[in-house]
This record gives sequence, C-alpha cells and structure tokens, in this order.
Amino acid sequence: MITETLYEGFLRAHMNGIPLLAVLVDPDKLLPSQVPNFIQQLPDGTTHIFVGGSEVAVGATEALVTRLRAVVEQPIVLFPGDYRQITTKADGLLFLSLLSGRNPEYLIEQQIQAVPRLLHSEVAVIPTAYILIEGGHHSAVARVTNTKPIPQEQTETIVHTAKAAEYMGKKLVYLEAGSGAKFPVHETIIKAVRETISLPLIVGGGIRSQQQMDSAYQAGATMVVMGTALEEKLLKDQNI
Ligand code: 1GP
Repeated sequence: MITETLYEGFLRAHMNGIPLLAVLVDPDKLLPSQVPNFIQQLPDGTTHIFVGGSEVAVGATEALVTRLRAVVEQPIVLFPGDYRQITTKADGLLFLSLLSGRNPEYLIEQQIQAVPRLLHSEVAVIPTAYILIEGGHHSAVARVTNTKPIPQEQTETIVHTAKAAEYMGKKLVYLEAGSGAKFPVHETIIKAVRETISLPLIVGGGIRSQQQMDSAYQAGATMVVMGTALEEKLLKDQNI
C-alpha cells in the first residue's frame, strides 16, 4: 500500500476542505507520565500531535515524543522553539522561519544549527513560514525571539508576508497569535491570506472553543492548532 507523505496529507486536506486539528503539547508542561491521561482527552477529530515550546529542557522533547509514539496513531510533528528540541523520533518537523520578525537568529541561524540533526534522518521536513500576529498579550514567542508581532490591523503586511513566503518556496504558512493569546487571528486576516496564497494554512494561538475553530476553518484555515485550552483542562481534571 502506498501511504501519502505528511505534506501530501496537508495538501489533500487543503484541496478538499478537510479540517485538520493539531493538538500542541509543550514538553515542559506535559510529563511523559501524564500521556495516558492526556490522550484520553484528545478532542474528536484530532489529526496531528504537535510537540514543542518556546523554552524546553534538553532531552524533554525526545522523552515525550517516545512516550507519545507508543500510544497515538496521529503523526507526531515537531514545532520547535529551538533547534535543540529536534529529535529524529518524530514523524515530521515544521522547519520554521519567523518571517514576521527581523531577527537573523530565527530567520536563518537556528535553521543552520538544525541541519546536523536532520541530515541522516527520515523526519519529514516541511518548510514553514511562521508569522507572529498580535494576540493581545506579550507572547513567549515574542519574548524569546526578541521580535514584535504584526498588529492585526496591518492585514496587508500579513498578506504580503505570506505571499512572499510562497514566492520563496515555503510549503506551509502558520499564522500565530501566540500561545495563550487573548484573541486569536481574526477571520478577516485568515480570509485575506487564504485568498492570496495557494499553500495550506495553519492558524493557532488563543483558540479555545469549537465556535472559534469553526470560524477559522470557515475563513480558510486548513489546520487549527490548540494547546493552552486542553492543557488547562488536563490540569483541572487532575486537580493540579
Ligand atoms: C501556540 O498556536 C499555538 O504556538 C497554540 O496556541 O496555546 O493558545 O492554543 P494556544
């Protein structure tokens, strides 16, 4: 049987209007021992597991991915804040370039540092434009990368950044309001980007409800990413 690649899965969903849902887990917040409880709480329709965080202890990502690998069927995709989080135990990697910022460390330096970890691995590497958009809080991404998000009012700048990414050969665009954002990326922005580019579009940051997810899909998101809302639920259920 010929199975499609990770990226072909994104393209098929994009072209056929199949909503993808990634649940994001931060190895600094979810311990491998909490995985059994966590997987019971995965929402219906979860298609991917993203693993990553802005500040993660060395080794924590690999330990979590190994534990997840044993129990989840969904592809496990790294969404790293730093090249040190890359582990070849995952199925894929969003090879991020922070195009909303002007910090060379996150435009090219981290990417070069990542190469030795990837050269002889089978991890599916997907070139991804990462665009940080104002979400009403000081996000960890903005703090760690020392970059500013693009204000939501600057729709044209966001659209042009996404289109430049497509011209540069990126394969995915990720519109990010930042983990725990007070408000997610507005539908008008998602719609404007979707109408201008032909790449699959990921939207995340501050999405907490089914209604917010549905609005993002209706506006043109191929995939929605949810992290904080599920993390909080897990902690609450465990009375931590
Ligand atoms: C963060 O887009 C993701 O990188 C998810 O954000 O934690 O707010 O769901 P939340």
